[in-house]
Amino acid sequence: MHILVTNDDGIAAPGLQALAAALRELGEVTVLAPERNWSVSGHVKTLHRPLRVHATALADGSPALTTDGAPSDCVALAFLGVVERSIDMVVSGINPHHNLGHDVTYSGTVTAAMEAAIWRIPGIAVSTEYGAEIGYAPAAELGLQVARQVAARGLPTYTVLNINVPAAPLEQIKGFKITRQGMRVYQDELVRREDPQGEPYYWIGGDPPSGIAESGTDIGVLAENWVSVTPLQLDLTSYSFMEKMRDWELEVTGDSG
Ligand SMILES: [Mn+2]
Repeated sequence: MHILVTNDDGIAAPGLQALAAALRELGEVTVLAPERNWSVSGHVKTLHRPLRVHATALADGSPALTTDGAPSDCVALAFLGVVERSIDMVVSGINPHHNLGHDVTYSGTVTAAMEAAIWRIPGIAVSTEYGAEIGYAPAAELGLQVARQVAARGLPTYTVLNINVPAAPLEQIKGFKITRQGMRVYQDELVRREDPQGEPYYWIGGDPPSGIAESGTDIGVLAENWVSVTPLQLDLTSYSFMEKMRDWELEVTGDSG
């Protein structure tokens, strides 16, 4: 088993090192992660500039590769040949904030796993809500357990697992729940300021997102100290609405001359 480990917080992030160390129990690990923080960057493919890759080391001394590309670029670069050995699984994280509900479309952590799915290789995203007291050990251990299952059973094509681990010590975590995506409630507010020339500029500010703790959802089970494992698929088609849309009056008509 050869596992590619990446993240969206950058090569120096302690969550990356914790995840790589845990996954060495399961197989050989190659780390290829971005040089800087790409959190909330979505699914990126960098085509308009060259990408550099440098050999480096994590804080624990283990070898790693780093690039000026995005998290999803890391995965693509690895599959395109920057990593010569074939890769059996991609695991992304550990993100220091949960990726829940609609977050998955913004998340660099999750979209790195989605890039693996595009390459038809199992992809897993691991997130927690970091606090200094608990650290990354529970998320690393529980992420490893899911990765073991994926190694043994595989995943359907074009499917990724989005794992969110409660911010709690292992002994307080009740177990795993397979979930669906919940509803995030974003609390973004526009912050308008002026630059020294008097020209306005804007920040997207406001409080961190909350969410609706509905049962069976990622947000709902985390609120009760379960680990949430959501299987996501790249096919975003709304099959139910597709059926209803068949009634729409759409016709190629008119005199286009
Ligand atoms: Mn992040």
